[in-house]
Amino acid sequence: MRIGITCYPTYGGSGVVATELGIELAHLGHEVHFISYSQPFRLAGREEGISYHEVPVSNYPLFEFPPYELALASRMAEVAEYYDLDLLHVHYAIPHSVSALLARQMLAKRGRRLPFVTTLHGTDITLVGMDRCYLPITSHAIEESDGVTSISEYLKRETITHFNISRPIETIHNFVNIETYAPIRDEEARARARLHYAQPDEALFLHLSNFRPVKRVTDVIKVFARVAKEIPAQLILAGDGPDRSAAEWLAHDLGIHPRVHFLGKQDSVHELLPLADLLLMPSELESFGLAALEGMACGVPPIATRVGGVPELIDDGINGRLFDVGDVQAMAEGALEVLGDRAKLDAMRSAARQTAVERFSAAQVVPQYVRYYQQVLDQR
Ligand code: GMT
Repeated sequence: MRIGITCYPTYGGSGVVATELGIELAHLGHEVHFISYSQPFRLAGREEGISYHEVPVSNYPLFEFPPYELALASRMAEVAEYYDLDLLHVHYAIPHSVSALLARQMLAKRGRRLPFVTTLHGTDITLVGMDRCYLPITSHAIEESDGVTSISEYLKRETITHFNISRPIETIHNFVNIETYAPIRDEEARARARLHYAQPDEALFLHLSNFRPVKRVTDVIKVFARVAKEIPAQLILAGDGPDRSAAEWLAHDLGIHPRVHFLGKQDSVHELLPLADLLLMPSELESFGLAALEGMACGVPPIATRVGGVPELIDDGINGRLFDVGDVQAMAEGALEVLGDRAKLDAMRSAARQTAVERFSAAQVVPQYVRYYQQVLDQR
């Protein structure tokens, strides 16, 4: 198949899923064309079977807001025509599904079929999409999509309830490349790499996100501060975003800043994740929680919140721990309990890896997308 993929190319789970999907599809022999305003950050740019098409947005002085959606629609139609695309797959409904709808209409006028699949990721429904100014158009574009997938059952239910959607939505969970995201089997190599951040007797925590308010990064600091009072420990924060300075301030205010490592945006998180003992994901809401899955694939159990689609991934006490949003004391106690029992920690580490391998590997999930594309192409 020849597939056009559009996503947000910057740091964020939906762009990661879209990019990893494109890479896996290309490995399976499909031709993949990314269409976006910049190259997705996890693409090196030289992958076999993958091309990238930039969307130029001109900024005429009259435009207070450059109309990216229109430039994207034009580029989608152009790329579809020049490269004979079979379908478009857009990640994150706003505004990508609306642009795809316009591109489909443009080509239909010229007698060319260009179906599109929309994948819902979370805040496109739970936050942005429920804003009255976006809701009617988002709901229309979802209804008009040739196929709609959701990354969790939770998000599917939310979409049906709040958007009054009558068309079927297929749940296809997020996935992880279990070869790239894996524990470091060579204990000596792991211990050496870990020394950059922690001494052998120190516990190492990791948080990975785009530091948006929904991630509650200051709760990460609060949990860690409680843990660090009890045991020697270090914390890595990978990523950047609006709440970084609040988190930095809090780390200083609590006097734990020497043990907190703000690394900023990281390209190779698969090298960092397996160094950690526990991952912290105290989010207000996660429709899935891709960062937790990436950690689990590396054998790192998450200390997370019981929200959204997270319980579809984490079984409390088996492959991670779940707590109420904001209950930083319970999260700290939970982390200390796991770290204090070596056998329990080891069992959780293997269960976390096993969950990723058995239920959320690329080999299991990507064929579900391919079958779904075929189903969309077959419906006339
Ligand atoms: O978290 C966001 O701000 C949006 C979005 C993104 O692009 O990172 O995240 C959503 O999609 C991810 C990938 O499917 C999911 O793992 C996240 O749980 C989901 N975020 C929320 O629901 C808050």
